This record gives sequence, structure tokens and C-alpha cells, in this order.
Amino acid sequence: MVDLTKIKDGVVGGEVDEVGEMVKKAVEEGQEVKKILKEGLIAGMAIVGDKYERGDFFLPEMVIAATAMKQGLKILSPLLKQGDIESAGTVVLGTAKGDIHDIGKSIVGTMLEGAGFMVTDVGVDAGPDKFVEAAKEKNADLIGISALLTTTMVGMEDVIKALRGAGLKARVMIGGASVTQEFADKIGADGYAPDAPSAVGKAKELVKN
Ligand code: B1M
Repeated sequence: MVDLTKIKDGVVGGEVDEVGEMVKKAVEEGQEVKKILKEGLIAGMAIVGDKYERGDFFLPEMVIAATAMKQGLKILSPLLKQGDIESAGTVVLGTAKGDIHDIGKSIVGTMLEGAGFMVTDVGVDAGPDKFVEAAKEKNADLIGISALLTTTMVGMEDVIKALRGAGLKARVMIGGASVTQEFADKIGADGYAPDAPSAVGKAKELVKN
């Protein structure tokens, strides 16, 4: 059995091919997909964040760790998407303007798809216009905005204002490492979720009410 701590260490060490191989093997062995994601990939990336904060890691280490994580996600994503068939609602999802972090946003999108939502991903560095345009085009029930930087999370409020200014009634859910429920309340977001599984629960709740 692949030891999930080896996957975690592989992400920290930026072992791109090895992480891909270990994740593939763990899946083949029948290990639980969400456990591989949480205890392997996400746990590894949390250590990378701590090391960067302490000054033990610099940008190049973060980039290679993110590449290793994405290699593992490539294998897990199709499996996370296998879920309900009936559409649970339409979501437009993106990362806030000025922010290029996309790993957490992509996991949230994949898990929403797995729960039956139709997800349109507007990508990273997405400004208010991009969200409004996609929300109109897809007749979205829910807008999901992710931000990891304290400097970019403030832009989420501009998206909410632009949506309301355009007369759109879609609910808004926000999340990402620097975001809190308190901040969500402050900017008038309809919901906040701290991680991908709770984002699915929150999305279901928001589209129902
Ligand atoms: Co950046 N980075 N980074 N980075 N990076 C952080 C966020 C940071 C906290 C690191 C640190 O200092 N400890 C810090 C932000 C500090 C702050 O503002 N408070 C930081 C910084 C400073 C920067 C740069 C400015 C560095 C520089 O250039 N000097 C730069 C900014 C670039 C930019 O965006 N303009 C930068 C760049 C990068 C990389 C490109 C190297 C890379 C990103 C690669 C990529 O995404 N393609 C990177 C990485 C990897 C990180 C850390 C290490 C890991 C982020 C990650 O992928 N986590 C991160 C440290 C940390 O977060 N502790 C850090 C794994 C992921 C699964 O978690 O994204 O939190 P997360 O998503 C979770 C939840 O938050 C939630 O669910 C997800 C899954 O459970 N969630 C939502 C996310 N979105 C949601 C949306 C929802 C609901 C839930 O509803 C819509």
C-alpha cells in the first residue's frame, strides 16, 4: 500500500513524476480518493505554505510543489467528478483579480461537479466583468470567488457590486486561505466555505434558498 505521507513528502519535495505515480498507484490499490487528496496532496501543500512563511522555502520551491500537486490532481479530478447526474445548479467560478492561485479553486470546482453542479470556470485573475459576463451567459445560480492573497480578496466586493449593478440575483459564495466568514459578512457575500467539501454543502444550501 502506498503510504500517504510519502505523497505528502513528495509534494513538499516537488517530486512531480513520483507524486503522479504514487497517486495513481494509491488509486489502483483502492485507497479512498478524498483521503489521498486530503492526507497526501493538501497536507503536503500546507507544509509548503508553512515553510514559505518561515522563510525556509522561496518562490521556486512553491512553484515546483504546486506542479507536483497538480500532477496528482490530474489523476484524482476525474474520480472526484463522478457523482450525482441530476443538475444541482449552475455555478460560475473563478479566482479574484490579481490572483493566480488556482489549485484550491479547481478542487472546489471539481467537487461541485461531482455533486451535480454545472461549473463554468472563468480562470484566474478574473475581474468583475468576467464574472458578470459568464453569469449572464450561463444564467448562473451561484457565483464562486476564490482568493488567497489579502491584497486580492478585497476585489471580491467589486464582483458582488458589479453583479448586483447588472441586476443579477445569483448567490455569491467566497473562499480561499485568507478569507473568513467575518469578511464574507462584511462584503455582503451570501456564503463562505473554508474547504472544498464544505463548499459543496454551502453551494447546495445557497441554491435552494
Ligand atoms: Co502563493 N501565497 N504567492 N503561490 N501560495 C500563499 C497564498 C501564501 C499564504 C504563502 C505564505 O506567505 N505563507 C501567501 C499569501 C499571503 C497573504 O496574502 N496573506 C502567498 C504569496 C505571498 C504569493 C506571492 C505574492 C509570492 C510572490 O510572488 N512573492 C505570489 C502571488 C502571485 C499572484 O497570485 N499574483 C504567489 C505565487 C504562488 C505560486 C504561483 C508559486 C503558487 C500557486 C500555484 C497555483 O495555484 N497554480 C503558490 C502557492 C502554491 C501557495 C501556497 C503555498 C499554497 C496554495 C495552495 O494551492 N494550497 C500558499 C500557502 C497557503 O495557502 N498556506 C500560498 C492548497 C489548496 C488546496 O488550498 O488554495 O487554500 P487553498 O484552497 C482550499 C480552501 O482555501 C478552500 O477550498 C480549497 C480546498 O480545500 N477554497 C475555497 C479555495 N477557494 C475556495 C472558494 C470557495 C470555497 C472554498 O468558494 C467559491
